[in-house]
Amino acid sequence: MEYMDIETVKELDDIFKDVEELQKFRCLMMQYECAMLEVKTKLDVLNTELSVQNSRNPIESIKCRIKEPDSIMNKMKRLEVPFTVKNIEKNLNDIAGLRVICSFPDDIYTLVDYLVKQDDIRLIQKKDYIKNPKPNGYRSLHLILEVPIFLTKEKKMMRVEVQFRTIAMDFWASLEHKLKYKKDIENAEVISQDLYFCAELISQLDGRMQQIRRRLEEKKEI
Ligand code: 0O2
Repeated sequence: MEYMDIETVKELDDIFKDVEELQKFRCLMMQYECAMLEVKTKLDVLNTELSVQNSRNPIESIKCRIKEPDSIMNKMKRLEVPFTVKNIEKNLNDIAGLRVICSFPDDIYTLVDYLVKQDDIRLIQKKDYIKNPKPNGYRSLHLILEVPIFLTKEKKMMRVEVQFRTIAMDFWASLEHKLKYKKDIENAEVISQDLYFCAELISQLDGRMQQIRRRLEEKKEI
């Protein structure tokens, strides 16, 4: 995770004319960053322990991001909520986001179970787009969590979005994301159908790879 660059800071001066509000915004983003680090550490710890137990890593990689100010602004506009720091915190759950890329679908459910059981975590929302894929074929498991951060003067509960996917689901979502945000694509309908077909293939592939891994584990060959 990178700190805000100079360009972003300049942009912020344009967005917030009120200096006090700008300071509050910076402070809130710092708090989201701390919350993101808390969840990242929890996942790293689970990954380390499970890798010793099972002789393989359930997590391939973790990507972290803090939502950019212009994306925050656009989302607030869509929600038709005035752009204030208080409203940002009240209305948005995905300022701090982690994407956890796993090798196999069953790793996702194992990690989610262990994570939400932790006694300092509050599960706010769970959307299982793996069991119930979106109509376009999108698959991932999304959690909104609340985690405490311990600052110099207070303990504060912060919301974090965590998306879990397999490597194959992530490959699909990256390409589909490009289609969504690219305008004037020829044959967009045909491409969407093709992508849906690929999502089904990917789901079958994930299932079969998992079966092979389980068979190998039974024989203790890995
Ligand atoms: P970004 O830049 O990734 O953050 P909400 O988050 O409440 O506005 P929704 O649809 O209720 O919207 O939330 P949901 O279903 O949990 O999805 C939120 C995020 O999941 C999206 O964030 C995407 O990252 C991802 N996502 C959801 N559906 C799709 C999809 O069909 N294709 C792809 N590629 N990604 C998807 P943002 O805010 O769109 O963007």
